[in-house]
Amino acid sequence: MKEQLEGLRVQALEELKTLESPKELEDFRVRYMGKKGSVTGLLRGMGALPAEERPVMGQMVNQLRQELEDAVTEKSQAVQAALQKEQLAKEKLDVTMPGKKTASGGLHPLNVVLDDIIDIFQSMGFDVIDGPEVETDYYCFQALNVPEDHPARDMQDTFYLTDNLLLRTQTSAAQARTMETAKPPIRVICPGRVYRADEVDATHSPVFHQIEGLVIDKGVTMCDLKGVLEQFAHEIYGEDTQIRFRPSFFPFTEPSVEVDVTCSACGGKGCRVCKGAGWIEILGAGMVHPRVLEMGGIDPEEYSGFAFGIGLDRLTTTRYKISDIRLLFENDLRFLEQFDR
Ligand code: 2NM
Repeated sequence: MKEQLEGLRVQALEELKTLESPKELEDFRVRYMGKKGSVTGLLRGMGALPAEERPVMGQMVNQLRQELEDAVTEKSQAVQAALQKEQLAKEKLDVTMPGKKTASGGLHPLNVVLDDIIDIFQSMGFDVIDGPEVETDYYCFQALNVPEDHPARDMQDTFYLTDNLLLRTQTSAAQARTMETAKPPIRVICPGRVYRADEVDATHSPVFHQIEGLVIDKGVTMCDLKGVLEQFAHEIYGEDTQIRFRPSFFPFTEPSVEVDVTCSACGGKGCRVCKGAGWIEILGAGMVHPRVLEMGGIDPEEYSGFAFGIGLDRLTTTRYKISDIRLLFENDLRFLEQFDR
């Protein structure tokens, strides 16, 4: 029986060396040390031995069982360690590899330019306001001193929704509302979409964008208007840019002016961009008409103000050399992605 025991021991330890998985190890344990296992079988077989040999054999079998248990435990730890090593190798991450690029959106060119303009006026103390795009005839025309027979009021030029409601043709409609609710000093700009029943071409769109400004306080003069617009021109086009006023007419301002800047392409010498003139028109402006102040509930004897209107679309197309205004409204990604920043 001793040889049998020794044979079993050698066989078991040899077999154990070949095992590689926790499952195989468990099977091994059952086969040798389980209820019907070979080692357990040896203990059962001891009944056939003479009584005096049983304690010695029993001790030897228990020794073998302990030895095998220890060997299985040891092997099991080795197998676990090998498995973990394999797993870690699989999960290895090279943190020096370049990252995956996530696609990020960018600002529309109109918003890039608008943000610049807002920064400039905010730094001069202006607040940004907005108002409804669907306006009443009153705020869009009457409150701004636009007469009944003005061409802007024609069905041909303005999108009417009802007799009284229309799509605003200028953002100054929002400023007419501001005059009613705010007390001077007022310093606001109002950027937004405006609508006119224009034929579409490379320079005209029935929807476009304005930034209109309004300043009202005691003692505001045309010098203040010039100073603010000159500062604006310098920040947009550079310190060397000059501005000039040409007389003009708007129903809501008196006097009214159109404002030119020296052409930034040729510095004022005259080129193709400015059609030889050396000057480019950038906005309209003027001193707020006393009747407009009055209708806004502001006493024109006590207060005066200036106002201006900037066309955002043309400022954007000239800055980025965009040849057709329609590109600003079509949302073609091939166009928009060029401004991704
Ligand atoms: C322009 C030109 C001149 C203007 C007038 C007003 C208001 F509300 F005070 F009457 N806001 N904006 C104005 C004046 C707009 O756009 C070319």
